[in-house]
Amino acid sequence: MAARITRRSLGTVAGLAALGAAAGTAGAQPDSTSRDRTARDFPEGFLWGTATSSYQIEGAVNEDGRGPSVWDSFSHTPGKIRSNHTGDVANDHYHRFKEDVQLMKALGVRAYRFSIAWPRVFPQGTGAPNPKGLDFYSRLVDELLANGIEPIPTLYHWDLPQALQDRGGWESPDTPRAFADYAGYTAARLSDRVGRFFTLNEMAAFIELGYALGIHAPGLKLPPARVNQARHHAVLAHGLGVQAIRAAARAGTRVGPAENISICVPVIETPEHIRAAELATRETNAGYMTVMMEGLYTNGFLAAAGADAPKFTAEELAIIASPVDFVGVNIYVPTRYVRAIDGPPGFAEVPFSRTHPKMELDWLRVGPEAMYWGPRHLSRIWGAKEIHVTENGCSAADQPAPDGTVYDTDRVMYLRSYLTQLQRATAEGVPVRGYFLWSLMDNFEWAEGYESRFGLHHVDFATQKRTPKLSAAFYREVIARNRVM
Ligand code: GBH
Repeated sequence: MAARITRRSLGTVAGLAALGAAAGTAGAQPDSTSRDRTARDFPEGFLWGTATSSYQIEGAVNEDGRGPSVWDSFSHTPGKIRSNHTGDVANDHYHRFKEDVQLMKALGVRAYRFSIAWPRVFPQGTGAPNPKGLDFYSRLVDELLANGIEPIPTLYHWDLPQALQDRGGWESPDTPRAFADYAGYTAARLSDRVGRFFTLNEMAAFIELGYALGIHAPGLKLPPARVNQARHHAVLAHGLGVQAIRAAARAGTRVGPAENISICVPVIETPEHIRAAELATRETNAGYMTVMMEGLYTNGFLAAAGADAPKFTAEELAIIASPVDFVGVNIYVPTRYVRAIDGPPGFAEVPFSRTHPKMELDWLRVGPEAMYWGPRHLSRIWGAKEIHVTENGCSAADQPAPDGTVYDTDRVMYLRSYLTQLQRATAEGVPVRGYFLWSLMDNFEWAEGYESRFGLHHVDFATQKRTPKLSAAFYREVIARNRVM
């Protein structure tokens, strides 16, 4: 019988243990309190997962032949990261991965999206591989499979080998080729056990933040022409990577991107504003998702860039738009609210209210409807046939209570409202097949260091103790029942 959580049970049984007992009986029990079952159910077989990335959790930066990455250099530059934190130790996941797989098993996830550190596999970016580097991921894959969790690696989550940065990084036309070589090499060696790969995580983030704004590695503030060329090389790397994986991996291996698209949300859901939101989404993703899906730079993009437009060939555009098996998108915020206007471009931005709610970071504006419009736009604008939400989550203040538990009621509220909109998309037939919650545990949040916590598990970075938060109990219920709770 599913226990009902009452004030009394919470008061008498220590914290999450009470919720855990309830969760243990979840799933099979009829739920007499809910009459709206189908209205909240996810499609059968929905792929529930969690996500992390290599530099954010692994630590062990000097072990087993790993080469330095741009994030080692950047985080060791004083003043770049809040409190000058680095990823040197991070969650020590390199040594604790078995424990972390057990956290996932307890959640009941079916899949895990992690990233492979390029500088572990090719310490110099190209040239001689380091077998010990790939061996770590091979052991992780085995551990996941032994626990019934599908491993789905991302090949690039921002930790570019420093040796490649020394030769121009994403500004160099050689970097996309080097990425393809590394991707093919890695996929060939894992595809006996790994059936799906993501290419690059959020090109829009590492290019704009790393090459234009200077707040992520490598910390550059380049003029537009050079940013545009670096961006072109990033999308080219994606396309070359797709081709290299298809050529090198076991037949049937599936591949797609994990991009952070700009999601333009209709300010009111009328046909006119919806049309405006689609036009705006296509234009504001012109340098990333649009060129990947369409194999062209839009007229609006080229006109806005003028003399600073990237140099490219028709052949490169075809490579960039290599067919993918699925489209992965990280969804956190409604990037813009838009409305229809007469005349070009057909849309205008609606400013955010000063009191628009947000989570612990300024950019984390809450807008659950982004979780509906993101996938729907991918399906309507570009005809995406299989969509995965490769990240969604939030940072919160996360104070442990006297009983040691983090009662992150705000994160639960955030997740419930976003999942409600995701369920709405699936119910309307938008082909969303998977959802990867960011993140399994608190970790190195890039320029914010360890002070911004996105985890379902609280991490005490002094002791490396992981403790499930209230949101972990919530997510376990969602997975067990395959519905928004
Ligand atoms: C994702 O980025 C990343 O893939 C992941 O590694 C990260 O930990 C997670 O989300 C949480 O941040 O510095 O004010 O200019 C999310 C998308 C886009 C969020 C750029 C931060 C910069 C805001 N990111 N944005 S600001």
